[in-house]
Amino acid sequence: PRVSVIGLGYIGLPTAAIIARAGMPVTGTDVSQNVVDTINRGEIHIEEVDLDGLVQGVVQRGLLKASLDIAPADVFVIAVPTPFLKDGQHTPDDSYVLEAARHVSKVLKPGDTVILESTSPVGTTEKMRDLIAEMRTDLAMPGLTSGTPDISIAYCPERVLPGRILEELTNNDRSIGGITPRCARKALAFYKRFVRGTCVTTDSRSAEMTKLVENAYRDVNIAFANELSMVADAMDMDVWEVIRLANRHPRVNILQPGPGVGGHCIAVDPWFIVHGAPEQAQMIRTARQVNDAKIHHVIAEASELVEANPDVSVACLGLAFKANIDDFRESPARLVAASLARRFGDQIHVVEPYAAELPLEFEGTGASGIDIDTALEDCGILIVLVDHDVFKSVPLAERADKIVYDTRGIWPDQPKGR
Ligand code: SAJ
Repeated sequence: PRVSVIGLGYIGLPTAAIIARAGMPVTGTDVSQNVVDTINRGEIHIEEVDLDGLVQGVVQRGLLKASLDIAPADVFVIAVPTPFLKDGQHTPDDSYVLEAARHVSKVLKPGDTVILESTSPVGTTEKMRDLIAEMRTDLAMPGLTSGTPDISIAYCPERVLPGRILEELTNNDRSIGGITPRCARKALAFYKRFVRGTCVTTDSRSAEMTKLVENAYRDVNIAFANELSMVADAMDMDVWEVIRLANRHPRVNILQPGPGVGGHCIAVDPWFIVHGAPEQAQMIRTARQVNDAKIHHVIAEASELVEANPDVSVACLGLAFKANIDDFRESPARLVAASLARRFGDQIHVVEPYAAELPLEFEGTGASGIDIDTALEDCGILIVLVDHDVFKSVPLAERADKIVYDTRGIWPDQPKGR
């Protein structure tokens, strides 16, 4: 089949490349001319392990090309963002998905399959179907007609971890939710061509909810660890020691506290559940609040430390939203460092080996970017915000005399009270 992938971001581009690698001709569509041009040159606009070589290869072989317009195809895969509305209520914004569906509907022909991959509130796939039905009264839609529909529509979320996207796109199991069982089987046949993991079929609402539940599960578990860390601070205890010991129990596996939860999935998706059932989703909402509160807890503790040592240079270690990646979107580390920079100016230095320069919000604060060697030589206070391997590997001898605030617990051998 010919495939059209709509949205060439962190999920869409690797997905398009993997489908092309499996031998299917793919047209990728994006609203950005720059993204389209970059990909057509065989280059990429995002960082992801091994993605550059893969995209270069499939573009050179003529299997992947990018375009501003949606071309006719047999299978359409929608992978556009689903952010919040700017209403302060965490209301999901499905307008990108619906806009993509509107464009797809214009080129649909009988026999086509439309698959939504974007993380979406429950019911979005049916909403998309209704919109396509309105746009194309000449086509029979699944679930709205008694006979065989002309179009198959399914929801199939990705569940890949940034930094391991290509591997996980191929090997992870997938849930495939059809508007009808026939739609699910149609989508299943497509995914089987390039997915090695097990593909399980279900209905579209269950597949939508499954994606949200997976990330809410992780958020709730991280919130437990973050709450423990704040409890431990209040009780003057070492949370890392307690978690290490508790995890020796065969049925206990507590996650790691940090400066809060970042990224564009785990800190977002649980709100889609809360929005769907605000009365019932008590713990899911509270977990979000606990993880957000942890950011402010870290800012308060770090500020107190810096204020008590006005003549000591400070190094904030890390800006990324998690270890060993160059993704700074929705990063608690970045919020903490920027807040310290605004308050303490040139007393603050930032070490981020994955960034060429500091983000815009640091401009005019007086804070500066330095490398890890300079930080270890010149700074008396180290605030660990990201557990990058380069930070983990700093030996005790190089930091034993420093004042350390380690929000990730990467240096268990650091002398206490420093
Ligand atoms: N974090 C902690 N402590 C931990 C684990 C994570 O503080 O013990 C923090 C990280 O530092 C980071 C945030 O949580 O700020 C999220 O990181 P992550 O590695 O848990 O997840 P993401 O956002 O990179 O990817 C998640 C994954 N979901 C799950 O593991 C359930 C991934 O499989 C999803 O595909 C992805 O969200 C997505 O796109 O939804």
